[in-house]
Amino acid sequence: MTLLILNGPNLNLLGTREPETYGHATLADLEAELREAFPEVNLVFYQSNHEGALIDRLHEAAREGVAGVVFNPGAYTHTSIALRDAIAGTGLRVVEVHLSNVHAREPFRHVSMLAPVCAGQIVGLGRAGYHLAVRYLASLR
Ligand code: CA2
Repeated sequence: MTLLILNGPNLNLLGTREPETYGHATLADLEAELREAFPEVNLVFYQSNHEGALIDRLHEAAREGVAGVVFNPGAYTHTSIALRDAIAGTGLRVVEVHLSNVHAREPFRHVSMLAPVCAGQIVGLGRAGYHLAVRYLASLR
């Protein structure tokens, strides 16, 4: 089974700044720990700071027939109707994940454009959210 782990804008900065909000681990650390935790799953990682590139990657994932997507859309969560349309239009099974508890932060982070077209949403659990999302998607088939 193949799952796409998709990370949006600024998540390439993980581990370099704002550790009180996002922790000390880098995106490479997250990738390594997920690969170690789920050796039976073919995990494909992609990060982009560009909305269109994320949309293209979702389209590609749908063409490839991936079983699911763990998606941290970063700040595009709160703004992107185009990403929402990409998820709805491809029919991909997507779990939205946020490292921080967006509901404990600024009001503009309380709204997700994407959550209504996702299978579910995990927020505020740090990197454990990615693990739980992979575990959920891998349990489905
Ligand atoms: O909590 C999350 O995972 C977020 O998706 C992170 C986004 C933020 O805009 C969302 O509201 C919630 C921001 C990602 C920025 O990541 C950084 C990591 C280290 C240093 C600076 C930024």
